[in-house]
This record gives sequence, C-alpha cells and structure tokens, in this order.
Amino acid sequence: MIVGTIDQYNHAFPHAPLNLSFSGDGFSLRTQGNGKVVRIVGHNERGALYGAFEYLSRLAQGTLSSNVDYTTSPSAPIRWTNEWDNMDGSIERGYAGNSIFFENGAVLANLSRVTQYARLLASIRVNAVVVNNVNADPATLESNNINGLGRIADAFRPYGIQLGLSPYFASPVNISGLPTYDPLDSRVIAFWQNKTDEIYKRIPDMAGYLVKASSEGQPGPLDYNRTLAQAANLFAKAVKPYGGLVMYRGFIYDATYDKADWTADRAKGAVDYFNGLDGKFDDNVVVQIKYGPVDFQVREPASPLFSHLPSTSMALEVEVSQEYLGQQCHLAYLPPLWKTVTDFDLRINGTSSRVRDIITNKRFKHPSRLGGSAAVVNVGQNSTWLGSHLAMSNLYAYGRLAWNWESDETEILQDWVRLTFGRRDPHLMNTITQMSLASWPAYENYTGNLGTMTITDIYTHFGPNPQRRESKTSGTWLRADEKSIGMDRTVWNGTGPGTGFARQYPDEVYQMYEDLENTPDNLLLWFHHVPYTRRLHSGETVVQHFYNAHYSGAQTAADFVRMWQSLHGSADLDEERYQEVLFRQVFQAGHALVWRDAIVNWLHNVSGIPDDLGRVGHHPWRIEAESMLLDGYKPYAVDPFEAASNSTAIVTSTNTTVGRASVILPQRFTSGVYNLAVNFFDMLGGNSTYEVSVNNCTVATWTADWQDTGKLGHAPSIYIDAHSATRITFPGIKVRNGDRLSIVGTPSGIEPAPLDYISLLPVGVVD
Ligand code: GCV
Repeated sequence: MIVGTIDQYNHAFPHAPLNLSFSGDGFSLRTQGNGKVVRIVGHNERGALYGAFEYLSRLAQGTLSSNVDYTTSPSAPIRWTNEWDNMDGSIERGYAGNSIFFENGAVLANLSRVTQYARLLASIRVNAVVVNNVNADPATLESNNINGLGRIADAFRPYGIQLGLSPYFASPVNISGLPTYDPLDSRVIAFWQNKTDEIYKRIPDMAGYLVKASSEGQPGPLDYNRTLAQAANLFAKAVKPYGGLVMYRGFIYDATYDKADWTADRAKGAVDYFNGLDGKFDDNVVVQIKYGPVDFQVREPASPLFSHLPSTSMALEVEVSQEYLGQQCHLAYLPPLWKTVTDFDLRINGTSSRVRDIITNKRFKHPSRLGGSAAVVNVGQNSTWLGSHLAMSNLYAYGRLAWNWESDETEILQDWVRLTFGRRDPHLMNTITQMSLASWPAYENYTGNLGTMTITDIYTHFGPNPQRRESKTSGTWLRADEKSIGMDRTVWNGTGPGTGFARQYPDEVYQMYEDLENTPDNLLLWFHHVPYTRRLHSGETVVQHFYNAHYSGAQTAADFVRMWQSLHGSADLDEERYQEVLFRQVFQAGHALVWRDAIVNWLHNVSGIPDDLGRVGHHPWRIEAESMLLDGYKPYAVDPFEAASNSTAIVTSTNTTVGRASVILPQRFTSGVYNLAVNFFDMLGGNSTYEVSVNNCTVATWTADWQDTGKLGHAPSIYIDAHSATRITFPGIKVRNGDRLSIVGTPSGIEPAPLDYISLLPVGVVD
C-alpha cells in the first residue's frame, strides 16, 4: 500500500513518474491484484488523506472486490462548515447539546471531541470550519482567547481542516476602545490588521473570516453609510498577506417591514443591498449566499442574488442543522431540497446558468477560481453529534455534494447507510432509503405548502404559529385573509403592483414567476396572492390542497414509526440506536398531528371553507380533556388557539394541586384493544408526572421531562403552545364499554401538568 502526494510519489519512483490529471484537494485511488496492491496518490496532502478515507469507505462498503482505478477532484475549493457556537457554550440554532469548542467564555480545556469532529469532517472532505457564531461575540478575538483558538486549529490541522473565525464588526470599539468602527477609518483598518497579524502568528493557516454585518441588528458598514464591499475589503486586505479568504454573507435585509405596504418584502433585501457592488470586491472575497432569499425554509426559490454577481466569487450556504425543518426531532433528508436550488437554471443572459455551476465558478470563470459552499452544522456534545442518528445523513451528504453537486442523493444516502449501519440487511437499507426520501416531502406537506415557507413561529422556528408569521413586522407574511392567501411578489399582477421581487431574476425566470399560469404549484403562494378556491395545475383547489397535504404528511410520519419498527432485530441495528430513533419517530408522528391540526384548523377558521372529505375538526376517537370530569384541574384557553384541540387545554388549579380528569367511556368506544394517545404540553421549567388508569387500574405513566432533560433537543418553550405540544402513545390498551378512564396529573415547577386530549384509537387509525 502506498499513500502519499504526487510529489512524494514521483520523488520515490523517479523512473516511473505519474502524470495524473487532478486538481485542488483531488486524489487518485488504484487497487490491483484483487485489492492486494493499493495506491493512493493525492494532488496535495489533503488529497492523500481523502484518498485514504475513500479507501476505508469502500472497504467498509464492500465495493473493492474488483480492481478500481480512478481520479477525482473537487468541484470547488471552498467546502466549509459554519458552527454558530457562542463563548458561553450555547449554540444558536443548535439542537444537540452544548458546544464542543467553548465554555464559560473560553475555549474548552479538553478538545478531544474537536479532534473527532475534524476526523469526521475530513472523511467527507470538508476543509475548513468557522467555529464561532456569525452573531459574533467580541470576546472571541480578544488576546486571551487566541491561544485557545490556536489549540482548536492544532486539533484540526492533522485532518486538513483549517479554522475560520467570525469577527464582531464593532470590535475596534469593544476591544480597543476606539470611537469608531467605520471600515474606512485608518485606526479601524490598523486595528483589524493588527488583530489579524496576532491571529496568524498563532494560527498561520487560518482559513479566513466569515462576516455577518449590517444584518439582524449586527453592526456593520451601513452604520457609516459605507458599502458591503468596503466592509468585505477591509477584512480581505488584512488576511491577504496570509492567503486568507473573506466569506461575506449575503444574508441581509431590513429589520422591520410595514405590513400595510404591499410592496414591502424581506426577500428583496439581499439583491437590493448588493446592487451596484459586483466587481467591487477584492479577489479573496467570496459572497456566501443562503439557498433561498429568505432563510432556510422548507421550500424557497433559488436566491436571485446568484444571478447578480458575475464578477464576484460566490458560495452557497445550506443548513444541516434543521432550524426550520424539525430541529432533528423530525426526520428530513435535505439533499433533495438543496438540489431544487443547485440544479435550478437561472438562465442568465438566456444561457444555461445552474446555481451549481455558478458556485463552482464554471459559469462565470472568475480568475480567483474561488467558490463552493458552506453548511451551518451546529454539532454539539451529544454523542450522535446532531442529536439524532438519522440526521447525520445530511452532514455526510453535504460533504459529498460540496465535492460534486451533481452526485446522486440516493446513492449518497445508501453509502451512508452502509457506512453507518452495515451492509448485511437489505430490508434495513430499503427502509431507511424509503423513509429518508419521503421525509422532506412529508415535512413540507404538514408544515408549509405551495411555497408559503414553513408556517412556524418566527422566533422558535419549531412548532406552527401562523399568527406570528402574520404579525406586523415579520416580513414573511402569509397574507391570508378570508378570501385569499399568498405574497404577491410579481411586478404587476393585473390588478395592482406586487412587491416586484420576481423582477430580481433574469428575464426567462422572471417571466415564469410573474405569470400565475406558469408558476409551479409548489411556489404558487411564494409569488402570488390567490383565492383559496383557485385550481392548481394538480386539479385541487388551494385550500383543499392544504387539507389533503396535511393529512397525507401526518400519515407518512405515522408510517415512519411502523417502518422503523420493522427493523427491530435487524443484524445491522443495535438495540440502543433502534430505541433512540424509535423515540424520535414516535415524537415526530405525534408532532406532525399537532402541525396538521393547527394548520388545517387555522385555515378553516380564516377561510371558512370546509374540507371536502370532512376531516377537519372531526375526531371521533378523541376525548377533550376539558370535557372530562375535572377535580383540581381547570380549563385553559390556549394561545394561539390552534395549538390545542378545540382551542382548550386543562391545567392544575395551582402549581401544587394534583389534578384529576375522568370520563366514563362513551358508547362509541366498544369493548376492545386500542392505542392510547395522550396530548399534553411538555414545558421547560417543570417535569410533571401523569398516570392514566382504567377503572382504577394503572395502564400508563410518564414524566414530562423531555425538554428539561434534553431528550429532545429542539428549541424549548416555557409556554403552553405548539412547541411544547407533545403526544405520548401506549399501544394495546384494553377497555370495555362503560369503563371509567382517569388521568391524574401532578404539576412540577412552572408546569401545571397541562393536558389537551386523549385518543383511544382503533389499531391502524391515525388521528
Ligand atoms: C445566526 C436566521 C436564524 C438566526 C441566524 C441568522 C443568520 O435568522 O434564525 O439565528 O443567526 O439566520 O443566518 O445569520
């Protein structure tokens, strides 16, 4: 076995030098003699390492039985991850425990997880990690932290990973006490040069800076009427002598919009702010652009900014952390979503201009040859890295796609399954493949149809809350009134002007989106404000599509449980992972119902249009808690109303009173075996306990501690709302007609043992 760089190889074998056509971090892998002779040659050291990982991967997957001989090179040099870790150890939009980098304002003493992470990332060919939050803390770059950052870089280095940093734009004021952070002020320029010199002294291979400025309340150049390019170039000049890069984020929009103004539109922000700046960035600046114009939503059109910077290097930003996509408590395999953008053809100047060709510099051929992608990952101390075993397919796939955005998402997934679980059980392979490929469409079905984006709360980003999306200043309105829904983003819709966002696309794309008839159904409400009764290309009306999609999506989430259960005992699945995934799938199935009911009830309420199939509001197997005989419990009107079945929950009358709710089972519950489901609210700040009994015989008990103990890492809620709404199920409960069913709730902390309803479901019924 030979492993080395091409230079090392040719030095060692001067009589038979290799002439391989590869570039960047590329490598060549050749095996001969049925795998007995192995030659791994990298274009550089990183390439040699990647080749070694590729060899191990193929060995593990059993795909080296015959001889192989191939060379591969990355489609782009930038294959970074971004971690939004704070110095106190918390992680913004992280759902897997605390930071592996920081704690209590400093770098962790023990960086063994960092070494493991570097190894993991190298195996998927990621080459740099920005370790601190883009909402940066000035303390990160203070002198007393530089050595700590250097230790992280030391842990990364053997794996070919470079460290990147997010600077706080106003640091000249915060760190040095200067009266200004104006990017053109000579004292500010000197500050950043000195700071950068100090960092490079300890970390000579620092990858560069990732800059969020004048965005979401962050200080930035606009505070001094300077341009984004002037800000980017400030940092670019400082890192240039060291070969560093500046990733300048395109995520910029006004903080407040006026809902009364139908031309106001957050989606237009990036293109407006970058207007006139193409060609004004230094050649080591790369503009890093989120896939959609808003913010990592369940579906968005490709960001039009990709078509506005032909003379500037660009990179795509995706999010592995499932911020708006179920926060790793819902399964969502994301490459099919990312590909709706990377495969999208922007038709710039009427020629093929796929986003993947723009970010890999094939389309514009920028002389700096920069470009690529960054993924916000936000791994934590949880032993699974992301809090969920299955969520890791997204990180694996990101690495594979960043190398080559044309790779097939199903093949990537199946490689991941073989590497993660094994290759003995074809049923396991088929099941995880089916679940993963069905997961994003299902999530879209129950959270954000027809281009509305995820109809979630605008802060927590987890459970449904259409009202918050409609709030005055959110800028991401649904604009749902009693007759119609959708953002009119056209220039002129026939009766009046829209926001004009569609005009930010090159002509052919603009014409498609401007025209109601030509807009694809899945982005209809992104671009147009239409009556609920409008017929889609699919033949359904808008409102009926919502109803159908929500029922279908929730059914798929329920099917995932059954599919996962069919893997119990598989030769490729240990009990621990089986149980941990099962727990999350059961949670997802329950929360998908919370989503389904919330959105269909809300829509029914605003539109007044009934579901053709009579499902909305019809729950024959449910018993509302507030309709039971209450002792120590009282009804509670939930806000938003759609977060609870029938808008009402029950809570204990004080935070120390034990509550009891009971009911004699009505006639419709004939004697038999049912699945018992209880919908309750698991709030942060208390671990209430519950006990269900049938005729005084206990059939189920549990503690609502999933938030407080971090069993589910999603953004917590201290309220009775759609984030805390949770379902627990107990299969095989025997009841006889006329039995008394009781539930006793013991409050804890701020949590008054809240209950929404119970369902006794005949086997196979999802509701
Ligand atoms: C780091 C969204 C997220 C913020 C994030 C921001 C960004 O708004 O909700 O948490 O801030 O995007 O990407 O900068």
